[in-house]
Amino acid sequence: MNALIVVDLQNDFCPGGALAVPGGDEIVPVVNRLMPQFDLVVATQDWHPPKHGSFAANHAGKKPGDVVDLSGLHQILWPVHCVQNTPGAELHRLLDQSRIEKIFRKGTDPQVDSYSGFFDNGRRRSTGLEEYLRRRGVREVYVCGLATDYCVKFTALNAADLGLKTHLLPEACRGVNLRPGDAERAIAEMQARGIILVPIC
Ligand code: VGL
Ligand code: ZN
Repeated sequence: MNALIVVDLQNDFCPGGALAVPGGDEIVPVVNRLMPQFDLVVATQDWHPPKHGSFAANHAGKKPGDVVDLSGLHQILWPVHCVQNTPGAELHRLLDQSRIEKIFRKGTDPQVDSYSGFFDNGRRRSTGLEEYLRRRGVREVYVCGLATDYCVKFTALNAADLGLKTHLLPEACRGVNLRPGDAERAIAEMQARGIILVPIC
């Protein structure tokens, strides 16, 4: 049993959104074409409360890109994004949601960020994705979505750590590239950790 994991394909990560990933919306038709090829499709959704500690606006004198300590973890500060129940947090309207069996929300605890779809950054709480995949008999996952250098990377690395046979679909991902080359480095890191790159024909 395999599963496609669609990471954070949300308005705020697409052009015009609060934390726009260049070309983020370009992957929507690609993902729509991919979905029917898998036994199961799940999605993750960045879902922050307004007071989230990853927002620069919640730290006096800080701006996006600055780094703070958040509950003992190194935290990059971001613009306010993917606030619960706002249009920015919705999945892209052209994404074919009829194919998505379950959505896993993350980043709900104001004191810790969650790049991975499996656990928060401190690995304290699970989103339920691992348990769900195991219950469905999934042993192989294919990861796509936004952003290559953050949530896609951490979701794929956790999947591999959990013993799932993990693939990355690079053409169905886009990176933030806070520093030029971040997405390319993230892909190299995933590959070095045993994640299989699968080109889309
Ligand atoms: C993400 C930064 C902050 C992502 C989420 O989905 O890659 N990046 N929150
Ligand atoms: Zn976030």
